Amino acid sequence: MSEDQEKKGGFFRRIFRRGKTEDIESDRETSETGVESEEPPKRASLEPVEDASTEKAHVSSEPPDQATGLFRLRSGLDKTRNGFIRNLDEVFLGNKQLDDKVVQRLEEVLITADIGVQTAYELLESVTERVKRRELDDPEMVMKHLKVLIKDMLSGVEAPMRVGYGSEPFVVMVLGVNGSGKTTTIAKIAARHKAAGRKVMIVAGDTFRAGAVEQVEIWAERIGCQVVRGKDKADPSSVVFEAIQRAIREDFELVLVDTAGRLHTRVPLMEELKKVHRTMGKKLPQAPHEILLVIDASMGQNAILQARTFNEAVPVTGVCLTKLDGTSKGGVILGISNELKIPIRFIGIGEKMDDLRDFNAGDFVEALFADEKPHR
Ligand SMILES: Nc1nc2c(ncn2[C@@H]2O[C@H](COP(=O)(O)OP(=O)(O)O)[C@@H](O)[C@H]2O)c(=O)[nH]1
Ligand SMILES: [Mg+2]
Repeated sequence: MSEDQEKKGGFFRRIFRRGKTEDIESDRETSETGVESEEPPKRASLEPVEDASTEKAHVSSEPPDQATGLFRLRSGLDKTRNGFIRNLDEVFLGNKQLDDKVVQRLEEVLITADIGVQTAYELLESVTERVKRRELDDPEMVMKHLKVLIKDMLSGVEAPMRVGYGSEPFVVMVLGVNGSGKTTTIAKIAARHKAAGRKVMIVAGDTFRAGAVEQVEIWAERIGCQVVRGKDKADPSSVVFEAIQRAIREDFELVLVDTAGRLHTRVPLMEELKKVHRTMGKKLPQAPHEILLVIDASMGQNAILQARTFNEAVPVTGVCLTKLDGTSKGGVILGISNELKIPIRFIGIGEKMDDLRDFNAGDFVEALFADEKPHR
């Protein structure tokens, strides 16, 4: 922090300091980032969502009509745009001068925007430095500058999941807390690849949660792909071991492994995930080829902590951020990108099959800042 900010950034520093500890406290309250929460899990629908597009899902996330695709993305981000972005806009309403009051209001908006305190701080510092150097001297320029910064941060993590089809099955281990959207995301990915003619297997590795295996089976039947399941309460590692063995034997091309988000045993979740992870490698040394962490965007800043916790247990190679359509906290995508630097593979903007999109930073930022205003 520069000396100048040190003086006038009292508010910011207070929040910054408080934000750090409060995050951790509040996460403890929601019990360890929501992982292994004693709260009853959010009710996940057992039934697949009625969706006529299931059969004609595309292997590419882009719907045939690009304009429609962008429109859907834009409406998927409505809540975040009407929250975070509108708040940014309002900072400058009626203010043509970038005075201290405006800068302080900008601090407040960034800090409370679910983008993570560290990221908020970086954005603010970049803006205030340029204001000082007189490179930015009106609100429109600040908005433009923020848009560029945000796009840069997100571009750094734009990396769609590339499924390598070779002589071995490509194995994706899917992680996340209960209710984050793992099973739905697996179904969406499976539908795409099945529609492209691939041989797809879903492994029902969430053997502990009532109804979880059945949910996978309903989806798989609908999509027309194979499910491998164990007996009730089976050890997930043994289910996974057998599934991979079978996938190799029967030439499956893509194996999607669902895992538990909370266990009803005394085995800590993270230990269980590590064991499942090791087991895959025993049968197929390269597996899992992808460790996809599914995060519910409406968790807000907790999502960043959650991602850290999972990443410490197993090396997460990609993130799918779900439920962007239902929250104004979509700015969390910035915190995850900027603080963890893990590729964002997919975003979920609804419950339907084609509501899973390959993450594209440019499209995302355009949709987020979409407005009729001339400076956008
Ligand atoms: N609105 C919306 N709902 C989603 C999205 N992804 C998943 N869901 C819903 O979230 C709920 C929990 O999903 P589920 O896949 O069962 O979560 P899991 O416990 O992690 O396997 C279900 O009702 C899904 O339909 C999304 O991108 N947008
Ligand atoms: Mg599930």
